[in-house]
Amino acid sequence: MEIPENSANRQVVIRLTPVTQERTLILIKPDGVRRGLIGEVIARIENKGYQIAAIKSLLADRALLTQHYAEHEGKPFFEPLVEFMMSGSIVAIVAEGNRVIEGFRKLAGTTDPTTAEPGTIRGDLARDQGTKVVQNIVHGSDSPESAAREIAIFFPERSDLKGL
Ligand code: D4T
Repeated sequence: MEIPENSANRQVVIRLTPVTQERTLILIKPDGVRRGLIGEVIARIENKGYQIAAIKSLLADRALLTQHYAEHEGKPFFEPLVEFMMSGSIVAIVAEGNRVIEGFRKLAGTTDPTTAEPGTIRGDLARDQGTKVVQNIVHGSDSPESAAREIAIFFPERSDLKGL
């Protein structure tokens, strides 16, 4: 069937075309891995409709974490943060989708798990442990610039993931 071209049809085509894709770097931190929450976190990412473009389990070393958390160097929680992040395996994930950076941060909830909204990863699954560093299950990039920088740190071998 031939669809006559008019402005209404053109609008449908425009609406169905994805506008932009975006990528984010998600980390499941050692507390999430220790508690057996890898599947739960991945399910929340996939149930929301984002694609997993890359995933790996690793033991992060100080050099990698100092690069990743460069903006926090010198802050009182920096050393406990690095120690905590080296205390066990982490899972690094690159997720893709339109507005995935903002969307995953909403899924994660606020940094402080005590006040993170129920329904979020941190609100449902984490609480204050009385430790020097907040243990809040996941990390998610906070901007396209951070995402590009962090993906390059955790997936240097994946040149195909550069450029969004
Ligand atoms: P990440 O980076 O892990 O996704 O967490 P946020 O984006 O929510 O928070 P952040 O970068 O400001 O902090 C990084 C990491 O440090 C811990 N933290 C943070 C802490 O222990 N005490 C603090 O006062 C802050 C600000 C929690 C997350």
